[in-house]
Amino acid sequence: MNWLPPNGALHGFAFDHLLRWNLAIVFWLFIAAQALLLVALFRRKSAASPQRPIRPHSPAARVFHFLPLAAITALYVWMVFTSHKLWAARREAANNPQAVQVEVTGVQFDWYFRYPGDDGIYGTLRPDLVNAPAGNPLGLDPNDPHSRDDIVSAILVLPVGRPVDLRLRTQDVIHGLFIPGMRLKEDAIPGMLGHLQFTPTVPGDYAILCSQVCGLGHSRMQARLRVVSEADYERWLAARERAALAARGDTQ
Ligand SMILES: [Cu+2]
Repeated sequence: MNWLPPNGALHGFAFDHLLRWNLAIVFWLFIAAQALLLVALFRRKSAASPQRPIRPHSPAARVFHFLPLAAITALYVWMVFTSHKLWAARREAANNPQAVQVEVTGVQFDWYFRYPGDDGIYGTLRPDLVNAPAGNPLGLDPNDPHSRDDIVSAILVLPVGRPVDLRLRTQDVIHGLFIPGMRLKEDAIPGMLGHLQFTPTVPGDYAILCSQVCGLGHSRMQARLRVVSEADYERWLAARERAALAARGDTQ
C-alpha cells in the first residue's frame, strides 16, 4: 500500500521510512490495546463471581505490569529522537554557500518567491511600498542597490541535485508552506524568519499548498515548484533577471 505522493527530495526516503515505521508501531499498539481490553473484560467477568473473589496483585504481577509500560515508554522515546534528528536537519541553518537561496513569502492568498539576484543579497523590503497591482507585491525598495536585481516570481523554479535554502516569511497572518512531493512542511510566522533546507533530486512539477487555515481564500493559496536541469535553471534565472532590470528601467 503506497498512498504517499511520489518523493522528489533527497531526505524523502528516510522520511517515508520513518513515517511507515511510526504508523506500523502505533497500528499494532492499537490492536494490542484493544485485544487486552477485550481479554480483561471477559476474564474480569468470570473472575468476579461470588465464589471467586478478586485477589490482590502479587509483587511478581506488579513487575509484570510495569514491563509493558517501560517498553512503550522506550519506544516513544526512540520515536521522538529519530524524528527529531530528521526534523532538525531540515531546519538548522547550515550556511551552505553552495545552496540556492530563495525567500518564500506567504500573503493572503498567494505565495511569492524571491531570488537575491547576481549580488546574492536580498534587497530591503518596505511595508509601505507593498503594492501587488503595481507589480511590487513584496514592497522592494527601489533606492536600495541590492533590490535592483532581486527577482520576484509566482512560481518556484529550482535546479535538480543542488541543496536549497528557503527563507520563510509572511506578510500578514500565519501561513504553512507545504510541499508534499518534497516532504516539507513549515509554518511562516509573522515577525520571524524560518529556514528550510533540502535537495530536490527528481525533475518535475510539484504542488505547493498552504497548510494553515489563513482566511477565506485559503483553499486557493496554491503555487508550483518546478525542478529543472541546472542549464534550464540558469536560463530561466537570466531571463527573469533581464525582465526585472528592464521593468525597473535599468539595463545594466
Ligand atoms: Cu495561507
